[in-house]
Amino acid sequence: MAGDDGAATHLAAAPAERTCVGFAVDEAYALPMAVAGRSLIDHYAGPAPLEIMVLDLGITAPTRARVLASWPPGTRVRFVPLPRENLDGLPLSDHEFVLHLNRNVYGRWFLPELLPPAYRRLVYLDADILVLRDPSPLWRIDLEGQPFAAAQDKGIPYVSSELGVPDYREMGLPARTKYFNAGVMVIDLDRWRTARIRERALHYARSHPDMRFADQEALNAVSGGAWTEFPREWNCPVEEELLAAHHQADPRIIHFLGPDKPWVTDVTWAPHCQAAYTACLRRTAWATELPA
Ligand SMILES: [Mn+2]
Repeated sequence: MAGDDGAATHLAAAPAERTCVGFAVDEAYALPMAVAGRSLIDHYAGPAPLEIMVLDLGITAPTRARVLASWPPGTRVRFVPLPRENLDGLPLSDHEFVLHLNRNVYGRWFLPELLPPAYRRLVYLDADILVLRDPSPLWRIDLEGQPFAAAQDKGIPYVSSELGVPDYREMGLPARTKYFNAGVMVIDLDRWRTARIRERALHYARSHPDMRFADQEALNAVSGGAWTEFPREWNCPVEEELLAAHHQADPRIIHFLGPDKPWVTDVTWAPHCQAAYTACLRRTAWATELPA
């Protein structure tokens, strides 16, 4: 069916797609971003060059240089500063599950509007992830007309779950509306802007000072299930239960969500995840801080 004409038409319909990935970090998260970025670059096998966009929430010049030194020469990187005032007044929970979050988690909301119109799609990554296999299929996922794709959250599967969206009934959402984890998102930039997701999430956050899961709760609340689900292999939580089934799961991207971070202390209950992390950390400019 796909003869030469078909191939030519297909190419004409998708001119020069840019392969852009976004992070949003402050000084404290520069190290994990360097590792996450290194794992991404090492495994990326797509046709177009990767372009890395860093929403800079206060990275010092020496640390910025260290990030760049962690990635191969010639890697396309842009640091775009976001003044911290944009995040002033946004609520943070004192719930025990989310004490490790700080206000910078809201930075990701601003990324889609900082990219020039030539970019159609952005893959957003948390800094606490590690890419284990080629991520390039993420730029080809069918978004089915939705503004973004994500994985259903394992710990918070529905808006009606504990730590979900407390107001879901008032917002007109069915109890079984799926709730996503915001650590890996494939964003259609036009649709995200048209749906005014940042504005609506900001409004939700400012009107819910007691919200429990910061940026992720707000995004789930305003999206109301209008997102496309991708398999959890793209955002696989490093959790004990999951690790028992690790060999079946074969994740492409693992996510060190929760308070145990592999660059802070050894994640002893997930030794193979920790080992993969440390091996990648050795390939960055922070390798010198590791014991031999
Ligand atoms: Mn995370």
